Amino acid sequence: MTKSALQIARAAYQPKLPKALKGSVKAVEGAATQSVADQEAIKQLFPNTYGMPLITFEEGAAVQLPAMNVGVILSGGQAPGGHNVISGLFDGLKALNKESRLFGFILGPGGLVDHNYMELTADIIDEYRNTGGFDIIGSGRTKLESTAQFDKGLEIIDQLGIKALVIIGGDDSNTNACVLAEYYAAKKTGVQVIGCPKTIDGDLKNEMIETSFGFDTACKVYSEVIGNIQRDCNSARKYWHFVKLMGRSASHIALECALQVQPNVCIVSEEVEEKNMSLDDVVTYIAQVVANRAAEGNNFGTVLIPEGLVEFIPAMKRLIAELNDFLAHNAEEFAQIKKSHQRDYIIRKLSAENSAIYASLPEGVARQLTLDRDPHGNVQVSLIETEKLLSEMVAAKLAVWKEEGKFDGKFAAQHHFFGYEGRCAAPSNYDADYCYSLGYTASMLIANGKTGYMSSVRNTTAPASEWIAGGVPITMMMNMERRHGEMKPVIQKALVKLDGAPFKAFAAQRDRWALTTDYVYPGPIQYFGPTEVCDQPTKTLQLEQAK
Ligand code: FBP
Repeated sequence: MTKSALQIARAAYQPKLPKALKGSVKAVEGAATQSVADQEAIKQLFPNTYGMPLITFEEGAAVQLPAMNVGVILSGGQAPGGHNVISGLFDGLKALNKESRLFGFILGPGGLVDHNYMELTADIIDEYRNTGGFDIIGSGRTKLESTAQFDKGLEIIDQLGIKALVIIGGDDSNTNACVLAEYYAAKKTGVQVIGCPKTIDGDLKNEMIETSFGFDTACKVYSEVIGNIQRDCNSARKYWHFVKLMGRSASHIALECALQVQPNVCIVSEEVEEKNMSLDDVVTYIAQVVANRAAEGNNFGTVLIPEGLVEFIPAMKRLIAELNDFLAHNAEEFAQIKKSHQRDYIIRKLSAENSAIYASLPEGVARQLTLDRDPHGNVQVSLIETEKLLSEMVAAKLAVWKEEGKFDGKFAAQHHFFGYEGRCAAPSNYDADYCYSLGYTASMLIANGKTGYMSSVRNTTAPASEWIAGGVPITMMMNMERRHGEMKPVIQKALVKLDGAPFKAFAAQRDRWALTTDYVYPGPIQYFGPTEVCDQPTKTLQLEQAK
């Protein structure tokens, strides 16, 4: 494999570990835990894995453990640092016993069910240290949720003599990891299941999980590119750039990028929902910023848009819900309708309120709302061109305002969607260290016989040596939510808190950023150099952790 100069230098980087993990480790048990809500219901569903104590690792006396075989799975969307979780896990297992072995299940949870695996040897691991991507074993979105799948998995687990499975995934994958842990515990199989918090979206976090890995690197990559666009924009002074950013539910990515680059506008979906804003309210807000800047002679600017926005606009949410339902029940009839007649057909079939909203949408977006469904029948928000939807609607509003004498300027838009380009970037030092520590911690949880735990590394705004490693019972993060018409135990998704420090810092400055051109140009991620350039955590984390 040919490697770039940076890749070669980066391969030699030794990720930093918390002090407690550097030598022999002992597990200290904290207080028993409760789920964040619905305690009785969760306790009943997880009789074997509910209420377990928090675990913290401290330096301890050396012990020699028997060799163990462990399986690892990458689940869901890619996030920078996944390879370091695996290398940390590998190194932790080998530190406990050189004869331990690690098996990777190929292309996500489906690999466990289909018995598709490979052994991850030292040579393979060394090829992937500190690299982005999940290509070491691949990832997939198969959900592990049926007992048939669990039993099928058990066959290969038994065959390979696997003691524990590590599932690296987001909130849904970790929920399923917990269900699997409970099932294997109830069946007395002795197989342990440990989760690791992954997702660039940043929405798997809570009191014990400070951040999900990949968020740091992905936001830095997007902020670099948005910064470059802002310089271009401030040089040519003729375009408004509409930038959609990944984050299918929460707006953490958009908010973090806004804090890093100081754009003219950043929409935060959670605020739109809280204020019960309509699509027209959002469009009016952006158009007003455009008009105010135009009045000062500035016909350029930047607008950041979280990809999940449309599902947070209450009226759009209702429209999408009716569309999901209608298309699920009338899929065949809809497929027979000629493409050119589909829009009118939908307009005729929907309720009056939803029909009016649907009719007001630009042609392209209306089509995306009806055609692109995921395997669960839901709209795939990353395919909806919200950036175009908003800019077209802003243009239409400005045209009306021009007639009325309320806008005196020019409006030309450029569109961007940043998502995939950040998911496999080489992990920042923060993610490289954090992920390696998460993997290493997972190996210690396994060695201590734990199951149903998520690997946790905290205090990460301090130098890595002071980070606190341990385990959190996954049931502690759960509540009951309605999913596909049924109440289910799930890990609570962390949305942007409007009373949280990151949003407040943004809200306090956004009016100034809207009018003035106060752009920040963060530049590319630096892997070597002074610590203030290379090791800064996200603004979100710094603001959240500020005492
Ligand atoms: P995860 O929650 O699985 O980490 O994935 C997040 C994400 O990157 C979203 O931001 C985006 O909407 C989605 O994945 C895209 O999914 P896909 O890779 O299947 O196109």
